[in-house]
Amino acid sequence: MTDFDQVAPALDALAIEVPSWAYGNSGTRFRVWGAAGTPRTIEEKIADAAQVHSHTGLAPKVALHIPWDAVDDYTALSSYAADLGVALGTVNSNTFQNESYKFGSLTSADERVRKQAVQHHVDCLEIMTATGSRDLKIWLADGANYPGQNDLRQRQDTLATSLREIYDQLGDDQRLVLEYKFFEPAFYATDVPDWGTAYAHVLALGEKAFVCLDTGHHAPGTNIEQIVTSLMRLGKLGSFDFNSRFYADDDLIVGAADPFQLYRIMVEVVGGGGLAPDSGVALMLDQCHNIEDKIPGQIRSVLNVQEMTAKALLLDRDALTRARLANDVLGANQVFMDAFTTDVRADLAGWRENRGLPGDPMTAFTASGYLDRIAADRVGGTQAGWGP
Ligand code: PSV
Ligand code: MN
Repeated sequence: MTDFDQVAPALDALAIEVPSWAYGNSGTRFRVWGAAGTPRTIEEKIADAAQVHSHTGLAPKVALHIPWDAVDDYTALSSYAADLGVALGTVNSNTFQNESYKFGSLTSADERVRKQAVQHHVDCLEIMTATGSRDLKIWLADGANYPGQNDLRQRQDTLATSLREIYDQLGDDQRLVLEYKFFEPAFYATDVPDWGTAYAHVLALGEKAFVCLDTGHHAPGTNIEQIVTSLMRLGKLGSFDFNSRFYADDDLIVGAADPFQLYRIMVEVVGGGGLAPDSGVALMLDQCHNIEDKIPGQIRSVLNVQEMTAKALLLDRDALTRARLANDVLGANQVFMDAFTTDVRADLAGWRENRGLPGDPMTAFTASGYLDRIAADRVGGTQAGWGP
């Protein structure tokens, strides 16, 4: 048995949730680019997401964003997804595109606005009950641009009150996952800027509240894997939003900017038991494909996560422990790097073929002609986009 054969069963547990918004058009504040075949409806987004799963076996769930993906009948939407071989996953709320939230939502000092934002989350919980989704993910754009603009203490107090009102409405099997981000759109003070703030809030809420770690939401140079391991140690890492970045919250393909960082993160996830089915750590993508084709962009993304996970599983942890205990600095580093530099691509192709999947999903998807078909079929209507 090769080393890879030994880790292959653990790889079977890998499941990566894809975001509905990755299939819509996106861009920057300068331009949102259109593309032939872009979905007009959530049903078309789900159909595209199902392609990612059928080519890789890695992406069984699709996250929704409300109200972007709002429909009249969520039970019917779940059945539609199931017929295509996927399930509906995390529900993402949106309190950043309504005029009333210009100066804040869950942190607003204006009670009418705050109540509106709380009610939006309660509505999301109802949707989750219909879709069978476990997680309500909250990312807030709330914050200030100028010193003195907001009462920083009031914002934390108000946020705690709002989160409590939402938390108290969670069903038995539902969870609240709070995401942090250090800046943007607020440029001076973001109300949930870091994992410490998110952790303090979810700790106060209770056992159904967790932190979401978006890999693009840290200052340059931050040791993200150390945050991962701290949150796992505290039992409060609820989910990842995977993507990669060179400068800010770039939302590029995970593993594209810094594959070594993704490997280091997966080493901590594997070591902390995060791949176990009952770990409670959801691996999600939060990406936008501004200029590349979206479905292949998503396929590339889940393959990158799988590749770095395989390397993390191959890490010889016994040898690493021995080197560490001997204070063998370079020896430990070599063991760590040996797994990272192991080429697992042929083994992963074999893993896929053994499971009835294409050995090379990128080539198989291109050959399927799906992109040409949707370009021909999806004419008229309004293409979905990351926006209102
Ligand atoms: C905005 O920064 C953002 O990318 C957050 O990371 C959310 O998770 C995502 O949008 C969807 O609301
Ligand atoms: Mn995110």
